[in-house]
Amino acid sequence: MNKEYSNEAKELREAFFKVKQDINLLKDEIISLKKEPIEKNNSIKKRALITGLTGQDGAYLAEFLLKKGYEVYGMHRRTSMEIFERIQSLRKRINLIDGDVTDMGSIMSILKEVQPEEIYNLAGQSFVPASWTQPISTIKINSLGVVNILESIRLINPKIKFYQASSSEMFGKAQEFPQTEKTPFYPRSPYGVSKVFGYWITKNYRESYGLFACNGILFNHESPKRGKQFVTRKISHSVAKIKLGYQDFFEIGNLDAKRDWGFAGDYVEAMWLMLQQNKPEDYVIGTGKTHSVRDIIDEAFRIVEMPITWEGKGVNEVGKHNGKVVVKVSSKFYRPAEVEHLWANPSKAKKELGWIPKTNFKELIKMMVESDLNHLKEYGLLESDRSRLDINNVRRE
Ligand code: NDP
Ligand code: GDR
Repeated sequence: MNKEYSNEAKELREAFFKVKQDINLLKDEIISLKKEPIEKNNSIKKRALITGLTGQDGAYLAEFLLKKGYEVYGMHRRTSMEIFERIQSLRKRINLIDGDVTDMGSIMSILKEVQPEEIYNLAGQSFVPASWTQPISTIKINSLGVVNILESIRLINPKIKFYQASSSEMFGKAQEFPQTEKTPFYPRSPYGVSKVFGYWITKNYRESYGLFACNGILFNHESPKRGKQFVTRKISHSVAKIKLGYQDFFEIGNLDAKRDWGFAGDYVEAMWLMLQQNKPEDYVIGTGKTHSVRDIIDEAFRIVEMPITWEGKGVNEVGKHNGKVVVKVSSKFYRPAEVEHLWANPSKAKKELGWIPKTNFKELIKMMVESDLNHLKEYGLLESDRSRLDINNVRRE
């Protein structure tokens, strides 16, 4: 299955698949326009601004709000190459607007120009290991970015409703199980600490200035659009590559870390519901069930009919299929301070928002593995499918 190409052939092949990908995206756009008519709403269209549009959640939320009949504005920062892969099929229906949450002037101009009724702040340095290697920029984006938006709202239009993407990482070394809105925070990474600031400043602006500002304390949520560094997608993508013969094994960190994993497509509805209530409040969003990293690997290999068995302990542990090593533990993926176990109690969201997750753990992993398999089968192994992102934590190797 492994094919070697000359550089020229490689470039041609990549270009060919890019065109093929664009055609497929165009088809998706036509299909989604046909099958998902915008909900009829006689009132004037609501305007929403999403920061972090190009990320996983930005893409799902934009799609959700478009279906609700919103006029959607998506803020994105300038990058040396365009990175609209996740929103390609929606792109013509979203108003893209340049900006950066660390630059308050850019936010103020956007608010004046767009005049949104709702802002969803999804912009973030969201990869926990990178917060040890880039703590200052993590705090600039995840902490100061939040106060930049809140200040802009306060100065320009205090009626704008605000959603802050808070995180279960704030619970860190969790002080009780499962975690609720009342569980004390104990963050274990610069990322977690930065999100605690974002949480409190949101609450503080609500209490100080009466802003309609809510924290969604979201537990891990995943999807085929998840970045390939995060553990679920790293596993689904690696298992698909192994199944198709592109790779022999992959390396992993802490197999026994447990999280409450849900589907991103379900969670964006909860964000929207929070801003439709009479009173602004904070809500824990999760499934109420936990699984380990090991469970994801077992399930992913089960889906491709390559069941594995585990041998050894600690960094010497390996996962084998038919006697061949397909998973190796590597300390390079261990974190300086680990969050061992997070488990949501989403009762408040269920009672007050009427929100319940629709996708269970097995369905989520199946969706992700099948998506990676289908993509690899259709396009072959592209440069972007190689495991360059597996180098996270290189500084601690
Ligand atoms: P992603 O990493 O997929 O997306 C993050 C988005 O933020 C990207 O669009 C990124 O842009 C953008 N961004 C980063 N820095 C800036 C900046 N300075 N100005 C403007 N935009 C910026 O994350 P997710 O979609 O998974 O998560 C969305 C938010 O929710 C994040 O804040 C994350 O911390 C938080 N969160 C996520 C959870 C999850 O399980 N997914 C759980 C709890 C909270 P670019 O594409 O240019 O990098
Ligand atoms: P997390 O997600 O840190 O919880 O943050 P991630 O998928 O990165 O890690 C989850 C758990 O898996 C363990 N793990 C590995 N993680 C990665 N990335 N790579 C590995 O090889 C690996 N091996 C084991 C980790 O140690 C960890 O315990 C996500 C992000 O979306 C945050 O932005 C968000 O706030 C939280 O979820 C809720």
